[in-house]
Amino acid sequence: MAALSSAAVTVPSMAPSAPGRRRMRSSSSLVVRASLGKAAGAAAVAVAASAMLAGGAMAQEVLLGANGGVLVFEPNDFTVKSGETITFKNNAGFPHNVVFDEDAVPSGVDVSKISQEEYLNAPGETFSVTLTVPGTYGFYCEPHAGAGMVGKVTVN
Ligand SMILES: [Cu+2]
Repeated sequence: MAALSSAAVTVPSMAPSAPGRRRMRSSSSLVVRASLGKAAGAAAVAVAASAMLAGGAMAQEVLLGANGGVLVFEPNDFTVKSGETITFKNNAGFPHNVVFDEDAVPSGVDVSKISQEEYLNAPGETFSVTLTVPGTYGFYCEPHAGAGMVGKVTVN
């Protein structure tokens, strides 16, 4: 029993899960301090995680051009929630653009309002769009559609 409580106090990683044990030793101020620090860190992580969930801050990133230089959207077939931000990011082989196919979007959607016809020329340049009408959307990059730079997103 003595060996057990001694281990609990001297191993920092066990402190948060056994806060009561610090009273079992008289010289435990260092352990208490370490324990408080860990607790604060854990609280900060929990807040960040719940903020992401509550704020709908989920986001889908799509690379324009794969890392190896292949002219594709990466990923080229994915699913997002309605209202989730999709960010297209210039990665390789630019200029690129992102044009939604008026024949491949849910009825009533105005592709001119969700497309980025102007070319993205700079490295890392981004274009973000939020789709709110559920359904399937086809899109392509005008300069590279013939090379296979086409994609599809499903909005739930
Ligand atoms: Cu392209």
